[in-house]
Amino acid sequence: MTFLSGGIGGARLAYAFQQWNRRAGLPCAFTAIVNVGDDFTHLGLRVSPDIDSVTYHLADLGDQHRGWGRAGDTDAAIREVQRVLPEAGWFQLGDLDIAHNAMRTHLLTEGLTLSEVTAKLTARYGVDMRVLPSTNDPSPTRVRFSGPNGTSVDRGFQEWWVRDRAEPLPQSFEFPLVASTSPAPGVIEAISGADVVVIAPSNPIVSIEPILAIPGIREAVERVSAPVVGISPIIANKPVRGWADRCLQVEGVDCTASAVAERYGHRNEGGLLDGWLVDEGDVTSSRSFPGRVAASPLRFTRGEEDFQIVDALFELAAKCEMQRSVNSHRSVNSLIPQSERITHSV
Ligand code: FO1
Repeated sequence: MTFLSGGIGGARLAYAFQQWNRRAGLPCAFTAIVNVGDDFTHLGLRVSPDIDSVTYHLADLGDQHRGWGRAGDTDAAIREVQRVLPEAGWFQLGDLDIAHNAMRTHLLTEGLTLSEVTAKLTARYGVDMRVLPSTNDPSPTRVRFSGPNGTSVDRGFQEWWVRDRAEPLPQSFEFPLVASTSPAPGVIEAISGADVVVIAPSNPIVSIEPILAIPGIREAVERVSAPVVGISPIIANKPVRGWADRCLQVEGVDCTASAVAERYGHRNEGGLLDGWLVDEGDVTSSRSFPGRVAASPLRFTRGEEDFQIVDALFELAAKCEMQRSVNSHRSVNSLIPQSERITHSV
C-alpha cells in the first residue's frame, strides 16, 4: 500500500494508516512518498517540512494543533533570532525542531542522500513505516507573480506560504528544477508493486503535483495495475486546512471535491483515479466524476473516525479493483472471437 503525501493532510493519513495497521496486528505494510517541494534552507538548516510532519505524526511527537513541528516544543532559539535578526524570524522553528533539522543538515553535509537521512532519522524516532522523499534532488516549488510592464518575479514557497501568509495571489506555481530530478530509490517500485495507491488529502497543487511532476512518477501511477484512489482535501467547498482554495484558484480549479477529482482525472480517460473518497455531504456534487465515488467522514481525529476513513478507503479500493478486473476481462474478451468468448454476468 503506497500513498502520495504532502502537508498536514498527508501526515494525518499516515498516522491513521499506522494506527489501523497496529490494530490489525500486522507488520507495517505502508509506504509514504512525500513531497519535497516545500524544502528550503533557512538559518543554515535544511528543512523538509512535509517529511517532518509525517515523521512527527508517526512518532507521536507532532504538534496536533498546528499540524507541523513538535508538540510542546520551546522557542528560545527562534525568539533570539526575532530579537536580533527579525527579518529571519518568520519561520517558527522550535528548539527541538531546530535540533532535528540540524541533524538532517549534518547528515546531508556528511554526504548522505535525503532518502538515507530520512531512513536514519525515522528509524531513530521508532517509526516503522517506510517514508521516502519523492526525489533526492532539489526541486523547490517557486511562486511566480506578474510585475509591472510584463515583468514577473518569483518567490520561495515558504516565504509566500508562511512569511507572506499566501498573499498576494500568484500568477503560477513552478517547479523549475523538476525536469532534472529523478524519483528517489524505491519510489517507482513502491508504486508499481503496490496493491493500492492512495493520493492523500493534501493540497493538490503544491503538495501532490510536485510529486507527480518528478519524471516517471505520474507515468508509474497511470500504469500501475493496482487501483488508485484519492481522498478529497476539500469538504463542503472548503479546504480542510491551509490555503488549498487559493492554490486551486491560481490553477482555475473550483474549490470543490468534484473539481479536484476532475483535476486528477479518471483512469479510463488518461487520468490517475479509479476512485474518490469524499465527505458524506459531497457525494451528490461528486456524481459528475466518472470513477467510483464513496462517502466517509473525512476529518481525522486520531480516534475511531480514522479507522472509518481507512476502512472506507479500502472498501472503495476493493470495488475499484473488481471493476478493473472486469474491465480488463472485457477487454481481453474482446480479443477473443465471439464464438469462443466466456460470457458471465458479474
Ligand atoms: N507553517 C506556518 O504556517 N508557519 C510557520 O511558522 C511554520 C514553521 C514550520 C517549521 C517547521 C516545519 O517543518 C514546518 C513549518 N510550517 C509552518 C509548515 C510548513 O510551512 C509546511 O510547508 C506547510 O504546512 C505546507 O506543507
